[in-house]
Amino acid sequence: KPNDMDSAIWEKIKDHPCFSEEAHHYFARMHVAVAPACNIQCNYCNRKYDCANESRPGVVSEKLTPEQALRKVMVVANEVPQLSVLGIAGPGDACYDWKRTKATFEQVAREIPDIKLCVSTNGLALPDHVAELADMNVDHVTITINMVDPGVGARIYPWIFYDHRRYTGIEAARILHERQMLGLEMLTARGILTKINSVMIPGVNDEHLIEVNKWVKERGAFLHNVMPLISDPAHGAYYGLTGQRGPNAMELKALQDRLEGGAKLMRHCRQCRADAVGLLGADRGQEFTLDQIPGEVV
Ligand code: CLF
Ligand code: SF4
Repeated sequence: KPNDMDSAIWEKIKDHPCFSEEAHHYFARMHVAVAPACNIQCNYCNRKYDCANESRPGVVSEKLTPEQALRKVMVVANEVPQLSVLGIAGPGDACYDWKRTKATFEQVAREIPDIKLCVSTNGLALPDHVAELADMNVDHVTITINMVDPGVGARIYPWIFYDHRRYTGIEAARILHERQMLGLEMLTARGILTKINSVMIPGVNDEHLIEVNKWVKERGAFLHNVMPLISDPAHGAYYGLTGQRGPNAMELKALQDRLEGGAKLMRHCRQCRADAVGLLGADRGQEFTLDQIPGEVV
């Protein structure tokens, strides 16, 4: 344990492969793709594929019901001894598709009480569910925050669906921003560790992520993970209707270096699929598709 780290925090991160660089060599996570619905539109998202806020775009995960997810977790827990974390990272938004997320966590926690539960969200519906996340002992949440200025946000999010209606433009981005900050503050107040994912979009929010890093640090974020936009039309990722390139490795590293000294950076993210299984960077998801899992009742 690092000397300057609180032991309660250490307990939470020591076997979480994303929240601890060290842990990712020894511990595995699995995702179950139980949450297909989403309440916002990101310009870099093609709805046919996994949520690009947390995942490598251009990948279609097998959607599961909570019951199917439980069976899959039971099989993987037996076959992957390093498994320590169950995450829900789409393919849409886990907090918006809340019923399925909650049912999955409850069923899995009943069978495997010591597995850590982890969730990734765009933040819009997050404040509505923080109390339940705390009740379910979810200790790790990721919010994708790409801007703190609604003017920048309007170039990233064409619309959001909130409180029974659709909002567009600056107004949409302002609501999303306020909900993201509120959600982060609520998580921090409950001692839930929060990682912020930011998608770096050259010419749109690259410089602005320095400001984002300051805001999230002030509000208690535990880690900041700057991920490159992967914009390959062949893989289904696109940016609105116009071409938008992603950053190259040097540009990403230069930005990460400028962020040193702010909110602590995560640098070992592998932009996992919404159905990833195993150690980061060694995905075994294809070994555990539903047709390979016994007990399916058709
Ligand atoms: Fe999954 Fe995300 Fe939890 Fe990790 S992934 S929900 S925090 S258990 Fe990890 Fe994968 Fe990067 Fe995500 S390497 S994409 S940061
Ligand atoms: Fe797509 Fe994820 Fe954005 Fe929803 S939050 S629009 S699923 S990238």
